[in-house]
This record gives sequence, C-alpha cells and structure tokens, in this order.
Amino acid sequence: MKNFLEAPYLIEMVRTTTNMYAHGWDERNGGNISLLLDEEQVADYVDTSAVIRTIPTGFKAPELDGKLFLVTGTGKYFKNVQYAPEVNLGLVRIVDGGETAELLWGFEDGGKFTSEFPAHMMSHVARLKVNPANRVVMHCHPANLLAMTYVHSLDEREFTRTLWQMCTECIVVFPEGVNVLPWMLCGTNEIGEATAEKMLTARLVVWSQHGIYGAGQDLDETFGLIETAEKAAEIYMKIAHLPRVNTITDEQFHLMEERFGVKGREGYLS
Ligand code: 2HA
Ligand code: ZN
Repeated sequence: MKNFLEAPYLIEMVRTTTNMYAHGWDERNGGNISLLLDEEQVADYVDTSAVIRTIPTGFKAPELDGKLFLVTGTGKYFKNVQYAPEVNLGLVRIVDGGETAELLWGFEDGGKFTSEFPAHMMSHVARLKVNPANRVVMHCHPANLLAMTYVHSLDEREFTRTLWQMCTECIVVFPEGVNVLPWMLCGTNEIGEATAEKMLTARLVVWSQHGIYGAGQDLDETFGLIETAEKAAEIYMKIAHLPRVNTITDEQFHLMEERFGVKGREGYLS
C-alpha cells in the first residue's frame, strides 16, 4: 500500500484548506469540504474492505450508496489540517441508503465528519444529477459575501446581478448566478435539503448571515467560484455607500456572453 498522505488529492485537500484559512474564510472551525473519490483512486492507498468504525449520518441518500468521500472533520480548524491531516480529515464510504458512513482512514482522535454533512451529501446528490462529473462541495464564511447579506436584497436575481456588475468576468465564471437561502439553522437536515434544492440550478448557494456553498468538478474550480463571488462582494461593499456613477450595462453583458460563449441565467438580463 502507498502512503495515503502522499495521494495527490489528499495533498490538494490539505493545500486547499490551508489556502482557504489564509484567505480568512475559515475562522476557528468554520467551513468544511467534501471530495468524492473513485474506488480506483483510493485502492492503492487504503484497504477499502477494512472498516475502522461506522458512524450514523442521520439522513437518507440512497444515490450515494458505496460512494467514497474525503471530508473535513467536525470541530476541526482548517488552520490545523496541514499539521495533522489524519486527525482533521477522514475518508468515509456511504452505505445503508446513506444512513451510515464507514470510516476507512483518518479522524484518528475518534472524531467524525463535519456537522454540515447533510448539506454536503444532499448537495452532491443534486449536483451529480446536473453534472455527473461533479466531485466537490465546499462551504466557508467569506466576510464580504456575508456582509452583503446584511445590506443587500436577498432576491436571487438582484443579488446575482449586483455581483455580475462588480467585475466584468463574473458572468463568465458563474453565468447561472448565485442562489440565496434566508437565514436557517445550520447543521440540520432541513438546511441540507434546502441547499440541495438550490444546487439544482446553481453551483453557488449563499447562506444569509452565515456563508456560502460552492460545488464543482475539482477543488480549483470550486475554490475559484467562491473566490470570484467573494471578490465581487468585496467591491460591492467598497462602493455600496457611494453614488454609482458607472456600471456594466445589460448590453455589455450580452457582449460578454457572445465573446465567451456563455449564457446568463434565463430572465436575469434584459
Ligand atoms: O462547523 O461552518 O456551518 C463549521 C461550519 C458550520
Ligand atoms: Zn458554516
């Protein structure tokens, strides 16, 4: 067996959590990531028939039966992942129609997956329906997106249009826009179900007064989505209290659509 700590995706997971912490998106134990892995990616590193322990999930997700996820741990700090991946991360296989997670590696201090596991797993189910190549669900607390949810309308069209208007390339990076949930109690199956529903129509879902969820085919794409939305929100928070003299017009967005071969969400542009 090869050393799991040297698996390319494990290294990328460590780098991503470290980078997210450096961006200020993951204070204390804030944020969580889950990465769907194929059996073949794991087989050289971990004996997948050796279950360390089983952990109940508290929800059903039969679509995920047999699937493997590398996931951050509950109560763990992104800041510390690089120093002890085997404590702060775990590799689990979903079984029993989603109701049980079999631990195959990690969580060595007896820990378990993130408290937001329902939102992660239900979002994977939703995104896989839209794009079978989806692999990542990522949650964090970027300051400007959060700030925006206190002072901007939570209407998804309005919220998206404002973000698009803040940087020319936003409409290229997230043409489907961002979906927005009102404040809800985190860590519950209810917010998981609501997030998954929103994930059917966009890869970004804002949790008002809390943070954001992103989904994508790999860690870079997902990080980049959140990074771009957060940059736009930062610009909004710099200008929101000032008179707007210039903006990007819908006519200009249409030029972007043509030039980059993307289509803004139906009904979001005039
Ligand atoms: O526990 O971000 O939403 C970390 C969180 C919960
Ligand atoms: Zn959170």
